[in-house]
Amino acid sequence: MSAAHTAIGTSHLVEAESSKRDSAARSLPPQTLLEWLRMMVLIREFEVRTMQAYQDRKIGGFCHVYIGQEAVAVGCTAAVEHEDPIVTAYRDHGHALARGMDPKYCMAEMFGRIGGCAKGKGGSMHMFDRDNNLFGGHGIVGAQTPLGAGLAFGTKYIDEVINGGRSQRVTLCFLGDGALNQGALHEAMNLAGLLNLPVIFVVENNGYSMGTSIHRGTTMADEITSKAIGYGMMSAQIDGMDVMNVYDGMKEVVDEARATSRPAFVDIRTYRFKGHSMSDPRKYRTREEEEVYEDDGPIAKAREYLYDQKLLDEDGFKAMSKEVRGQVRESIKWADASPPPDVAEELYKDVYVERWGPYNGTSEPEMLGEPGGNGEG
Ligand SMILES: Cc1ncc(C[n+]2csc(CCOP(=O)(O)OP(=O)(O)O)c2C)c(N)n1
Ligand SMILES: [Mg+2]
Repeated sequence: MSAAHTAIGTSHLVEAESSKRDSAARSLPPQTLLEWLRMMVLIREFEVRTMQAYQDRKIGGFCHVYIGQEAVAVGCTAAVEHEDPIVTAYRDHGHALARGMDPKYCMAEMFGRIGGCAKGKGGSMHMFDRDNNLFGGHGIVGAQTPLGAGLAFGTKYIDEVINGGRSQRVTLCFLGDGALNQGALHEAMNLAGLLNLPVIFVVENNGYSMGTSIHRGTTMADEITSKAIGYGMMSAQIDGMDVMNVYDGMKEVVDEARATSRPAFVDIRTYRFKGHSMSDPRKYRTREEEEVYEDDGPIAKAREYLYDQKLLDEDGFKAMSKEVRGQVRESIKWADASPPPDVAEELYKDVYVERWGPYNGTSEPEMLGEPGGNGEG
C-alpha cells in the first residue's frame, strides 16, 4: 500500500468509469477535447506564474492555487450551459478561467489593480464575472453554499413564477471537503431538498482541509455521498483526475437535475499538488504521496488520450503550450500596466446597489428609489 493511501484512505481516488461504459466525452468533436486540454494547460501555466508573482510580492494577501484540480473545473463547466450560474470557494482562479474570464482580468485582480475583474478590490479569493455567470469566489468556508441554493431559487423563480414556464437552469455550487461540516452547507442542502432547487453541490474532495485529512475531520469520509440521503437528493462519486470522466459523470447528474429541477450532491475525488496556500510547508503529508498523484495528473492523462487517438502529436502540444505561455505573459503585462484603484474614488463604489445612491462616508446613504421597496431596514 502506498504512502498516499495510508495517509488519505484507500478509496480517495475512485477508478475511472469512462473506460467501462459509453463515454459521452469520447463522442464529442475532437476540437472540444483539444479545447479542454488547452484550458487545463492554461490554468496550470497561469497558476505557475501566479506563484512566481506571489513570490515577487506582486500579489498580496491569501492566495490558493488550483494546480492538480484542473480537470474538475474544466469538466464541470463543460457539462453545463454558459447561462447556468456557478459559485465557488476561494480556490477560484481555475473556475474563472474555465468559465471564460480573460486571464488578464484574473491576474490584475490578484495584483490589486483596477484592470481586475473586481477592480482589484477582491483579490485572489474573489473572482466575479457577471457576464460569464460566475458569482464568486468566497473566502469563508461554506459561505457560498447558501448562495448556491439562492442562485438556484432565483433562476427557478424567474423561469417558473415570473415567466410562467419550466425551470431551465442548473446552478453549480463548488465546495471543498473542508466545508462538509459547516452548518451553512446543511441548511442549504435541506432547503434545496425541500424546495426542489436545481443546484448541484460539487465537493472538490482533495482529501485535505488545510492540513487536516478528511479522515480526521469528517464522518463517513470514504462515502460522503451518504450525506445526500438525509436531504433526499441524488448523488454521484466521480474520479476528478480525468477530465473526460468528470464530464461524463457530471453530464448525467446535470441532465437529471435540469429535467427534474431537483438538487444533487457530487463527490469528485481530486488532489491539490501544491500546499493549501502560498505559505504551507505541507508537513502533514509525504513527498511520496504527492508523487503518486503528480505522476498521473489530469493534463498528462488527457494529452495521452489525444496522442493515442492521433488527435494530437508532440509538436501540436508544444505549439499549444507556447501559445498559452504567450497568453499568460500578456495577462501579467496587463496587470503590471494597470494602475491600482484610486482609494478615495473607489472605496464606497460597488458597495450599495444603485437605488441607494453613493455613500459619502459621513451621512446616511441617500435613497434614490421609492421608500418601501427592497433594501429598507
Ligand atoms: C468559516 C471558516 N473557518 C475557517 C476558515 C479558515 N480556512 C480557510 S481554508 C480552510 C480549509 C478548507 O479546506 P477545503 O474546504 O477542503 O478546501 P481546499 O483548500 O482543500 O480547496 C480553512 C479551515 C475559513 N476561511 N472560514
Ligand atoms: Mg480540501
